[in-house]
Amino acid sequence: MTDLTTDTLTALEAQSIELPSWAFGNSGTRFRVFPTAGTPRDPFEKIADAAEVNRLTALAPSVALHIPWDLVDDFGALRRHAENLGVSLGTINSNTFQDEDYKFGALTHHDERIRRKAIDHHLECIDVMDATGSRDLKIWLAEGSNYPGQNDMRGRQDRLQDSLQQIYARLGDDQRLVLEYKFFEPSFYHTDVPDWGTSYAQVAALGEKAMVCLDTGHHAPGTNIEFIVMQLLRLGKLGSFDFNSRFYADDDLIVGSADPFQLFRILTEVVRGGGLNNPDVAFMLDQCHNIEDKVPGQIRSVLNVQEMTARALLLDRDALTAAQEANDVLAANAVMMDAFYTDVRPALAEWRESRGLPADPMKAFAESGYLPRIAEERVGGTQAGWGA
Ligand code: PSV
Ligand code: MN
Repeated sequence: MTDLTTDTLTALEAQSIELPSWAFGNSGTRFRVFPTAGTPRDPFEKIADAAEVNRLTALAPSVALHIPWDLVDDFGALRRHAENLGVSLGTINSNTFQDEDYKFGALTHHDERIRRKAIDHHLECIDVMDATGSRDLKIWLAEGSNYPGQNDMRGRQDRLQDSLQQIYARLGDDQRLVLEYKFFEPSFYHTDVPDWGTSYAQVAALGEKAMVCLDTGHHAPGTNIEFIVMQLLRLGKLGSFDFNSRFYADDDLIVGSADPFQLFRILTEVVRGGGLNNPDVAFMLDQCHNIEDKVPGQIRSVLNVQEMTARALLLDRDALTAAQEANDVLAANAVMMDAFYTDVRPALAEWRESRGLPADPMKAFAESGYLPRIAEERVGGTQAGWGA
């Protein structure tokens, strides 16, 4: 069995991955949302489900909220509820993509009333952050156009900077803004923040407390995402990850499911660039489980991140550097592949047990009776869903 060094285990023990509250609600496609018995009806139940993931893995000690989906009357009570369950409230995600007013834009809109409304929404999100103790405000904008000529792209970019400056000015000393990019959808011709370069340009103009958020599902097929990870780490501007997996577009699948090797390559650059267990670089999941059960779906994802991190930490850096400097193409590639192909699962299972965790958290969850229990208890009310 592969041994994991003490340094590797120390690094893995410190790893934390934030879960998205919306992963526990119903989700689907424009064709169908399949409801599941036991789906949370409110943010309190979403937090309970997230805490179950953490209880079995010790990997997911915080939960991201989406506003207004997770609006509650008393965020202090939600915070205490989370803390009682051993987790904290994390990133606050704004939402300017589901209000009729935002059909043609929000932070970029030429109509000053609508732009003001969108800015004010973000200021309210920062009020929520003050109550929850959250550090990060995550902004993803569904803004753009469908047809050439539809909009003045330059004017929108200028208004975006002005809007972000107003939001940035309201951040507390310990708070940050992370700007997520996405190359298309819902807009099909141009998107106002389509790529890391645009996000970087926008946040660099704001200041130190503004960083880029990299969602692994938001790139064109074939994009070398690990290069972007390397570059943003090099520039000190990688603020957070939204981890998920994609085959075609923004598929929001279980992390590492479509391309485990890509996840390995990304985590290799994270380790190389000092991004692992670096408080400046938040690890989050951004997933929507359409057909699988949500709690085990999240467990699978955090375990996949942990497993690929372990493999990335196994990489023999000295051997790799020696091969690179000798221009030994095949040897360098072999060093990478050796680490990637190493099966760390038995060692991780043994290590989990030594820490009082289940060797196999998926099995432990299946045997815990949690799903039948919430299915029985959560009767009545309205199940939460993406967009509700
Ligand atoms: C947009 O596709 C996105 O990745 C953003 O992070 C949103 O907040 C999230 O999905 C909602 O599911
Ligand atoms: Mn995302």
